[in-house]
Amino acid sequence: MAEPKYTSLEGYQEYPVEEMQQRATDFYADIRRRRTVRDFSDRPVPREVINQCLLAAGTAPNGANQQPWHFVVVSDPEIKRKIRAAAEEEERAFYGGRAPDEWLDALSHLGTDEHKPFLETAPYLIVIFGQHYGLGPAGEKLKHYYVGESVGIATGMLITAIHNAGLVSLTHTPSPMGFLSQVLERPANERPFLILVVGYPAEDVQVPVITKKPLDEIATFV
Ligand code: IYR
Repeated sequence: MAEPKYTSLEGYQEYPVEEMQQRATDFYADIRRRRTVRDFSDRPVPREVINQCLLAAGTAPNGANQQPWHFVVVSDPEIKRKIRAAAEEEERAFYGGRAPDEWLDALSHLGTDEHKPFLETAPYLIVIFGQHYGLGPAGEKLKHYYVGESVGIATGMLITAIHNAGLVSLTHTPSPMGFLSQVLERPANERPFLILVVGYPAEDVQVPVITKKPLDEIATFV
């Protein structure tokens, strides 16, 4: 058992109510511009921008502060090629019969298919792994708590940081995606969570026409 240690809440900043309202409104106006894109430019993106976005993601709240995530940033063309080949193989099976019609119907308005050229075009694939257990000093397994929630929150913060930097992303979940552990030679305690494709949008990019649910549909105040 560890004794808790405390420090003062140095970083907290309160705003006057009007400014709070303005900040909340401004943040929504900015984040609502975020769109998932599926066509990327091959323009390079500075590594340092990715580093800062990953540091932001790494501040996410998580179970017992175990920080059960690992981000593999892929820019090597040969590794991207392997990931694309393996993902497209899975996706061909998915679209070619493995996915139930109900699933394909739910997706149909997005126009996705088994072709995943963005896995080679985009400058970065950030492959996000969840660490389902840690390893103690003697190599013993240490249970991790709320891994899915923790990694999901960190991923959301990463997506937000990338948008804030003026880049776009795509959450890509080839199904199944166990091949990522092999291609990236990850240890047995890690399982792939998703691939975040990151870069600039292709010049002529088109995105599906979609709407977001209004507040009264997504929230209940009691
Ligand atoms: N993994 C597939 C299918 C897919 C599934 C969902 I749910 C999406 O929102 C989008 C696609 C693919 O990437 O094409």
